[in-house]
Amino acid sequence: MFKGVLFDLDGVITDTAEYHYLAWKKLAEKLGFTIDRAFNEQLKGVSREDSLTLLLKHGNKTNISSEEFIALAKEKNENYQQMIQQISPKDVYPGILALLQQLQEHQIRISLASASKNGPFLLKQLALTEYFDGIADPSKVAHGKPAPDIFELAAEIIDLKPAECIGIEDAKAGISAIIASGAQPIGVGSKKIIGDVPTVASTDKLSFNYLKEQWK
Ligand code: B16
Ligand code: MG
Repeated sequence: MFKGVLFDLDGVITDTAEYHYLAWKKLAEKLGFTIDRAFNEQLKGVSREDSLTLLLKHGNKTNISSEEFIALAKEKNENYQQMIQQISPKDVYPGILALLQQLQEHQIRISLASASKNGPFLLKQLALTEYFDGIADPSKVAHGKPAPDIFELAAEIIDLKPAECIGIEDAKAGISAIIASGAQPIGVGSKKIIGDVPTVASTDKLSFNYLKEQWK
């Protein structure tokens, strides 16, 4: 039986993926180009800095100084942070609170494996902090998703090996990271994006029993 669950945040616990999209789109439009949802898929689970690099490449804006780069990342984050101030417990995706409660009842350890530096703030806004035995700090890992680092750290801080854990993700890069860490992946969303791993169309299908059925 699995001993821990490593949760992605954006797109699994709540719909911040949409706010990230809107904040990147706003920044792109200020720079004179635009992005669509298809392009945005590439940014899911990817760190702020790596996302900005991809965005600038997409808009052919590659001659940006390092000062400007830092300022642009800051501007995106400030816009994003403004958007997430209103997030409250009613924004927790369906089934997530029940799943966290079931995991706690079964003494399964719970850890956050989000690439977002805003993770602790979001958990607080969603009133979910108390369910988490650990929150992996993305600024402490050398490589972002699809590298396994954040999932390895999320398991380590709850004293488990990734191989004892299930990882839940909505992004392609995140699923690759889970697999590379040795944890077992469960996807949320469309199989077309997630690939060939057990996937639920929406979070209300996630439950302790579903996770138990998937565990090999
Ligand atoms: P921040 P996740 C990721 O979170 C998002 O999916 C991604 O779009 C974002 O760029 C990244 O966090 C960094 O977030 O700018 O708040 O530090 O999906 O890994 O929970
Ligand atoms: Mg995500």
